[in-house]
Amino acid sequence: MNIGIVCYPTFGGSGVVATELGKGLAQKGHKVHFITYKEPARLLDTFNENIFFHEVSLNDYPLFDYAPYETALASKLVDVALHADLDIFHVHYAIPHASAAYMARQILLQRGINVPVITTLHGTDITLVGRDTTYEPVVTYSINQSCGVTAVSESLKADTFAHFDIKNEIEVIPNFIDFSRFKKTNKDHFKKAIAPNGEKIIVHTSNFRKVKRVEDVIHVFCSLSKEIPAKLLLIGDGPERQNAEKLVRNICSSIDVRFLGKQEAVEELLAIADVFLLPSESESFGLAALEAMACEVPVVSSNAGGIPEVNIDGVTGYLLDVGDIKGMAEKTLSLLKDENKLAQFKKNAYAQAQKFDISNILPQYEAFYHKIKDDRMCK
Ligand code: GMT
Repeated sequence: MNIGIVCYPTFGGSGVVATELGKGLAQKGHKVHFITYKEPARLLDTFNENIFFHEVSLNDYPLFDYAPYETALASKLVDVALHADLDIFHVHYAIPHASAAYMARQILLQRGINVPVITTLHGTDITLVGRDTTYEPVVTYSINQSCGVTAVSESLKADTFAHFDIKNEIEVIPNFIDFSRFKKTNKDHFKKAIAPNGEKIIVHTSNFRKVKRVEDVIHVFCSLSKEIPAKLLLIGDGPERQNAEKLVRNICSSIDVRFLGKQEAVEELLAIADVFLLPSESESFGLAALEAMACEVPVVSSNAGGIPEVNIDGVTGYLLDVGDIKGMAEKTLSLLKDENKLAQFKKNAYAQAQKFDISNILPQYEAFYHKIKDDRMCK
């Protein structure tokens, strides 16, 4: 098939899922066209004859305080559909991709060309941003106008029906992991450099937005590091980073906490981790937790949204209420202090991650594409 993928070109979240999906589809012989404003981060190290990148560029004009990205994207979608003979548009993250694709589809239909739109919902497009009245009517309309809709967890599907007036069916296709990249590798030299005295290593990865509760990560770590020698690696960057740095200086030993910023080879850092922390306020899936688990790292997390569909309480890690810093610190310590239990949880985390192997999930997307292509409603 010729597939047009629209996504944010980000280091994490929906951008990563969309890019890895496109890479997997290209390996299976599909022609994949990424259409976005910057080359997706996970595409930078990849060459595949079946992958194409189309940049959406915005012309500056003095009238525009805000350049109309959605219009430029819709126009680019029309252009790519015509020149690459696209069979389908698959847009990731509803805002503004679903409405831009709807517009492109209408333009193409007028020219007698039918390119169905599939929208994959990822999380904050529904749980946070999309619910706001600023966007809600357009989000509802464009989800209902999509030929097919998927959500990355049962929890997100339920949230979508709870908060929007959706007439469409929603198919759950969970996020996935590529084990050829995310696996535990020997990085002992690196571990020695970070934790020279055999300290335990705690890792957190996120975009440092409020919803991730990075301050809870720091509180949990500072509390447990009073009892056991440990180091904290904070990976990623975003609006809360400065506050997080201040908090570390106030309540912890700065030597034990490292802010590493955005990292391309996250798997190399996960390879030396003992526990991964994810205390998010809201999380539709928790891809970062799955990446950790694939590298045999147990996860201590909140029980928000779709996380319980990934992290199994008492098996692959622990789930606690949002904000339960004390509980998270206790459970993390209980793992770090018991080598046998830690080893068992590491194995369990890996086994659970295997359920989300890309080779199991990719065919679900392919089947969905064919179903939507053949759907009479969208013909
Ligand atoms: O977490 C974010 O703020 C980024 C966001 C995105 O769309 O890029 O992530 C969402 O999508 C990920 C991939 O499907 C999910 O693993 C995350 O749980 C989800 N984030 C939230 O729901 C907060």
